[in-house]
Order: sequence, then C-alpha cells, then structure tokens
Amino acid sequence: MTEASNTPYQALYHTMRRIRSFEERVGELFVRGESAGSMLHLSIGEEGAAAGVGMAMRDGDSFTTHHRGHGIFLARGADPKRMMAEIAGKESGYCAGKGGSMHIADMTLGHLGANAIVGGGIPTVVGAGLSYKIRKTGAVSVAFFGDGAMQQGILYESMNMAALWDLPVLFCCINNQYGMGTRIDQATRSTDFAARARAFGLEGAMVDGDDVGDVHRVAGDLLEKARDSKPGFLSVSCYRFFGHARMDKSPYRTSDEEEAGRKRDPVARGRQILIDAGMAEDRLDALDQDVATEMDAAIDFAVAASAPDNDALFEHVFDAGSPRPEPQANRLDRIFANE
Ligand SMILES: Cc1ncc(C[n+]2csc(CCOP(=O)(O)OP(=O)(O)O)c2C)c(N)n1
Ligand SMILES: [Mg+2]
Repeated sequence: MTEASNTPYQALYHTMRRIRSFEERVGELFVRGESAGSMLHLSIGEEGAAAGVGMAMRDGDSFTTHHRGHGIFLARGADPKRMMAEIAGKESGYCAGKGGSMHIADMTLGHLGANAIVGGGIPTVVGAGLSYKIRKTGAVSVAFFGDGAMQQGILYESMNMAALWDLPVLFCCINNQYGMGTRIDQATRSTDFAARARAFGLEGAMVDGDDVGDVHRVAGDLLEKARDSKPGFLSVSCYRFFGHARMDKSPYRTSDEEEAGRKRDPVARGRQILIDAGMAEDRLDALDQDVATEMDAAIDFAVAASAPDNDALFEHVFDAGSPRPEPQANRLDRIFANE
C-alpha cells in the first residue's frame, strides 16, 4: 500500500508486468517484420516510472508523452490490442494506423499525443492546464519526457509559464541515463534536475524508479499539489535496458555497465517486494501467465488486423472536400499493372 492513494502494490506490479510483456512483444513484432517502421523505442527498465506516475493520476487527467511512451499509455488504461495494432500500422489501431509507435493519441483516455520531437509534447500540457484552471475541472495534465529534454529550451518556457500562472501541471522526466548514445553526464554539468525546477518556482522532486511504490507515493503527492494550483516537477531515475531503438546495439556502453544497469529492474524488485510481503510465488506466476496470455492475444490481433485502404491515407489529414494527393501506393499499383 502506498500513502498517496490506495492503489494496492499488487496493482502497480501487475501494470509493470503488463508493460514489460507488451514491450517484449513489440520487439517480437519488429523481428517478425510486422511493425510499421523500425523506430520502436522500448521502455523496458522504465516500468516503475510509467506505472508509478500513471496510476497516481486520476480519470479525467491528461498527458503527453515522448517517443518512448507505450508503457505510460498502458498505465493510463490503453487497450493493448489497439496499441499493438497502431504500432503495426493497422486500421484498428488507436489512430487508424497513421500514428504508429511514436504518435499515438486518444482523447477519451486523456492522451493528448506522443511526440517524436524531443520536448515537443511539453507545452501542450501547459495549454491543457490553463484550460482546466479556467474551467475549474479539477484535472491535472502531465508531460512525460526523457532526460534529453532537460537540455531543451521549450521545457523552460513551459515550466516558467506553468509556475507563473499556477497551473495544474506536472512535468515528469524519465531519466534513463541516455539520450540516444549520449550519457547524461556528457550532456549536462548539473543532474540535479529538481533544483532547476525549483528555480522556476515549481515543486521539485527526484525519485528512484526501481521502487514503484516510492514513485507512486511521490507522484501522488505532487499531483495533489498540482490539483491545488501548485505545479510540480518529478524526475524518475532508471536505466534503459536496451538500445535507443530496435536497431541500436548500444556500442557506446560496456557490458559491465549494462549488467549493472539491468539489475535496477523495477519488475523483479516489485515481485520480490510482494513475495517478502507474503504473496505466494505460484500466485505471482499465475498473474504473470495471465499477462502473457493477454499480450499474446494483443500481438495476434495486430498481426491479423487489416491494413488501412490506401485511399484512407489522407483522411483526417486534409480538410474534407479539398483536393487530395494520390497515394503513392495507388500510383505504383497502376504502373505495375501496366507493365
Ligand atoms: C528536437 C530534437 N532533437 C533531436 C532529435 C533526435 N532524437 C530522437 S530521440 C533522441 C534522444 C532523446 O533522449 P531522451 O529525451 O533522454 O529520451 P529517451 O530516448 O532516452 O527515452 C534524440 C536526440 C529529436 N527527435 N528531436
Ligand atoms: Mg533518456
């Protein structure tokens, strides 16, 4: 049990396990040649951040994510089948296959959009927060981003405005120690990110992402303050287990470092905490098996789903009635048919 809300620890563990299993199958989707593109950024190792913060949020809260956002969306209630279908570029995906891994959005679940531009999703939550404040909805908007965004000016403009206008906003940095191949200490002289946030007048905290209970408690406190017009900043420290994206074998890291980093495993630690608290291992095994079955069904669904029609490509992109370009695929079909 954590202090900030009554989410049981088992539910936090379950969400982390679902994220881990989902991401493993995203990797599989890619190897099977079924993903839409190769730029798949897995959040394995970061489950404590996604589950801890995501589950401390409430219905009606909103969020944006960076390019490594699958786990955050799952923690906020995403259907893994529709997510996997989106990553496979299929019609039944959240954005009809047009967004893919890095541009998933769903307004009904408060997902205001994943964004591939480092820091790009951050100012959106300031706008959302301003709207909640004016309309007195009681909701909070959370920006999730990586440590790479800590060196982006857009973050500081957004933090300044949120603090100045007392907006119900939380800035959440998932510090996985790397921005692509650059380790954080090669990108900045100061890694005390909370101090930077405090300098802007925000509540600021840093927490270890290995312990999902801690993340959940600290995030819950900051979210309640944000709801009360005291915007905040939380940095969650963790280790990116694998390369930046699926094609990256991390030649810039030693195997010793990776071995040590992967010991910072929030899922393994969560399991051990439940065992220590008296949960039987066979119950945990059964829970893990249920999750595996759920995620197997998600990948099966995505692989079997149909691709969108070529003609659907420009739907929701161009105004209805305006002339649309011809899809390249239609043009190629015509050329090959004439050969
Ligand atoms: C403005 C901008 N600059 C550079 C890039 C290229 N790029 C994509 S991801 C990335 C690293 C991001 O690192 P971080 O924010 O720590 O997120 P992580 O990948 O570690 O989750 C970079 C530099 C980009 N997408 N946008
Ligand atoms: Mg990073």
